[in-house]
Amino acid sequence: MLTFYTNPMSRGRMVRWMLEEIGEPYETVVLDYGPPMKSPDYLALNPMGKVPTLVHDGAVVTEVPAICTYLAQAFPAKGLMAKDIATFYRWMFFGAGPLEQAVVNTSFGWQAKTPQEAGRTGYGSLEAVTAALTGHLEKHDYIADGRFTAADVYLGSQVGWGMMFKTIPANDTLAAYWARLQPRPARIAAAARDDALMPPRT
Ligand SMILES: N[C@@H](CCC(=O)N[C@@H](CS)C(=O)NCC(=O)O)C(=O)O
Repeated sequence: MLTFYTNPMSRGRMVRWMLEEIGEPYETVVLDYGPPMKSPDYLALNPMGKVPTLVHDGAVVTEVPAICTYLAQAFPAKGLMAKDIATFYRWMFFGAGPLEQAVVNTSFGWQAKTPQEAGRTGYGSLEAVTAALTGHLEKHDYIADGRFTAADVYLGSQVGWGMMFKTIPANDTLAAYWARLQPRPARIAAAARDDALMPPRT
């Protein structure tokens, strides 16, 4: 039994893509922003009061990269965990830490003012993380194992959203990576399900 707590305007979209790749039935619980995400019942699952959260047979998993990795390992027959776990974990954590922080902080206008500050941020600069990821993808079509895995759901989502919202500087390598991922039927199905849950435009 898989229960997915989300909001269609959230990072939960990444997890829904992963769930659609897994292809097992799951129940969706949509939480509105504000009080519903901060209710005692939900805080007992996710003490941050944020979405997404996944509950699988009583196991609670929060944090998008943890959920994607968990699902890949919980359903090994789906082939979404990499054999090369060194590369898989390396880039999963890169996405959760340096990449996400650089993208969000830079979009808020926060940048290190000195090399010393850059050295303490853990990511340095948006340009540095973009160059690191681009360098990997110049040599590899996918993050690990030379094929699609859960790492591509997470890193690919960040690249796709980042290029769309111009929070990640686009380049030919990142554009080609996203072009490889975008047509996946599970990604398209996930986006359609979330789009259908969006509030009507007024
Ligand atoms: N690090 C978390 C981020 C979760 C997160 O920040 N979710 C946002 C939506 S994208 C949220 O629920 N915000 C509502 C709030 O903080 O009240 C993850 O990877 O799951």
